[in-house]
Amino acid sequence: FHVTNLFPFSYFLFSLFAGVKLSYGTAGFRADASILQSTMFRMGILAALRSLKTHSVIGLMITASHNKVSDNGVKIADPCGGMLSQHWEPFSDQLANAPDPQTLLLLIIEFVKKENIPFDGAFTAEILLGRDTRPSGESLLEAAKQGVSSIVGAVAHDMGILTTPQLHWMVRARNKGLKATESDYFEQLLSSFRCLMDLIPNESKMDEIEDRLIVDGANGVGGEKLEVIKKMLSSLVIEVHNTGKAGGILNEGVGADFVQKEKVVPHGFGSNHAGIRCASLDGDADRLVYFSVASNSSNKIDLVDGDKILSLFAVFIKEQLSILEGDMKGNNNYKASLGVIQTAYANGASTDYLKHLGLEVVLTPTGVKYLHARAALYDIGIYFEANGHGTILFSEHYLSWLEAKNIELSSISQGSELQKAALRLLAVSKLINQAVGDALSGLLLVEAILRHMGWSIHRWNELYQDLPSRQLKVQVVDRTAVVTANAETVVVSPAGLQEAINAEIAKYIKGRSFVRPSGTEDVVRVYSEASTRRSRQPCQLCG
Ligand code: 16G
Ligand code: ZN
Repeated sequence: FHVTNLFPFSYFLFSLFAGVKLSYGTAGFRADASILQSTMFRMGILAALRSLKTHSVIGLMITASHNKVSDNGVKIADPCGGMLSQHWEPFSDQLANAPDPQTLLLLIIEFVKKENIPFDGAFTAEILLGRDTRPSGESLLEAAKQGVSSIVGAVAHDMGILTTPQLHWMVRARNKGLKATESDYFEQLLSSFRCLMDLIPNESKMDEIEDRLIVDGANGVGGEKLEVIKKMLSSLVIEVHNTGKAGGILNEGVGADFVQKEKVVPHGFGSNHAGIRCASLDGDADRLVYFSVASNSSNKIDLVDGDKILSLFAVFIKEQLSILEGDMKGNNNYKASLGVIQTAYANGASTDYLKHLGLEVVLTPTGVKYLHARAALYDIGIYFEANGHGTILFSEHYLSWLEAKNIELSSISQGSELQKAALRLLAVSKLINQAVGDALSGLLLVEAILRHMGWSIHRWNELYQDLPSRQLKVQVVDRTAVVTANAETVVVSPAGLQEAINAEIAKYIKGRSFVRPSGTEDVVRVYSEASTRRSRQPCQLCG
C-alpha cells in the first residue's frame, strides 16, 4: 500500500477546528468554505480509493448548492453517476474528522485492508473534478487534486465549472464507454429535445402557449450553461435573468430554493412578468421549479413545484405507455412497470392526484439517494422532491426492449402512433439525466411536454390544487434525539411526540404533519398541511 505524499501537504495545517464535526449527511460535506481545505484533500483520497475499489471513474463535485456563497461543499459521484454508496459514508465521516495525520493514515490503511482495495497497479484511479461558480472553488479544487495525487498513480481531471448534474452525467457516460465531454452532454440534450419537438402531434394547441420562458439562474452555474443551450436552440425563446454577470450574489434572494420556500418572486422579476412562464434553477442546477407572477402588483407567485413537474412527467409517460401498450402490434409485447417516488414533503394533493391516475406511489426518506434507489426498481421510475430535484429512470432491460420494439415497428408500421410513442419514450430517456436530477434537462423536458399537451403554465398548474402547507425549523439541543420511521412520516422517539402530533392533526380536515431532523442543518424541521389555511373544525362551543 503506497500513499506517496500524504505528509508534505500543508492541508493538514488547516485541520479541523475544535468542535466542528463534519458529517457526510444527505448530500456530502458542507460548511463555511474557509474550513474545508483539509476536507477536500481527504475527499480526494477517498475518491481515488473508491476508483481503485470499483475499477471505475469517480466524480468529485465541489458545491454547496443553494447555500450561501461563502459556504462550499463536496460530494462524490459513484461509477453509475449516482451518489456515493452509503456503505462508504461512515468511512468518509471518519476520514473527514480524523484529528491528525497519523490517525488519518491508520484509518486509510485499515479501510484499504478491510475493503480489499487493490493496489496492484492493474488499474489507474481516475477522478473527474467539477466545481460550481463559488470563488472558493478554485483553491478547494486544488486541495482535492492534491488529495487524489497522494495515492500512487491516481489521475485527477479538472473538468472546470459545471453544474452538479453535468459532472454526474460525465462520470456515468465515461463508465459506460460513451462520449462524455460537456459538448457531448449538450449534444445529447439538444438532439433528444429536437426529437420530442418533431413528434408533437399536429393537433396540439401550441398557440395557447406563451412562447417566452424566463429563467432565474440563481446567479450561478446553471444560468451560464443555459445561455449556451439557448444559442443552440431555435425553437425556444429563453431569457435568462440572474446569470451572476450583472453582479448579483449566488442564491441571494434568487434561485429555486428561495422561490420554493418563500413563494415570492426572485430578484429581477416583478409584475411586468405577470402571465409569463418562469422557471428557477438552484445554485448548482440540480433543482428546478416553475412559477408565474401573480397579476396584482404584489411579489406573490403561483408556484409550480417539483410535485407538479413530477405530475406533468407522469401524465406524459403514462400517455405514451398506454398508446404503446394499448394496441400492441407485432409479437414482442411487454407491459412496463411504472412507479412514482415522493417524500413526505410531497403535497398531499399531488399524491392523491397521482394515485387517482392509477399510478403506484411510494414514499422514501428525504435525500436523492433514497428516491433514486427506489425509482431504479421499476422499468420506468419517476422521482421528485417538492423542492424540484428529480428525474426519470429507465431500466436497461426496458430500454433494450424499447429499442427492439422501435426497430420492429419501423418495419411493420413506420410512422404509426405506436412507433411515435416508442420514439418519444426513447427520446425522454436520453434527454432526462439518468444519473441524477438535472434542472437543465428537466427544463427542456417540461418545455417539450407543455407543447405536446398544448398546455399553458396555468393549465398545467390546475392539474390539482395544492393543499396549504407550512414548514418551519426549530433549533433544539440535540436533533438526533428525533428518530423517525415509515419514510419520516412517524416519530419513534422521543416517546409521546407522535401522539401529540396525532392529537393535533385530528382537529383539521386533511391534516397531516411530521417532524424530522435535518440532514444538512443543525435543526429539526416541521411540516404541516391541511385542507385550508383556516380549516379548524367548527368549535363545539362557538361554532
Ligand atoms: C439535500 C438533498 C436533497 C434534500 C435536502 C434536504 C441531495 C443531492 N440533496 O439538499 O435531496 O431534499 O438535502 O435537506 O441528496 P434537509 O435534510 O436539511 O431537510
Ligand atoms: Zn442543488
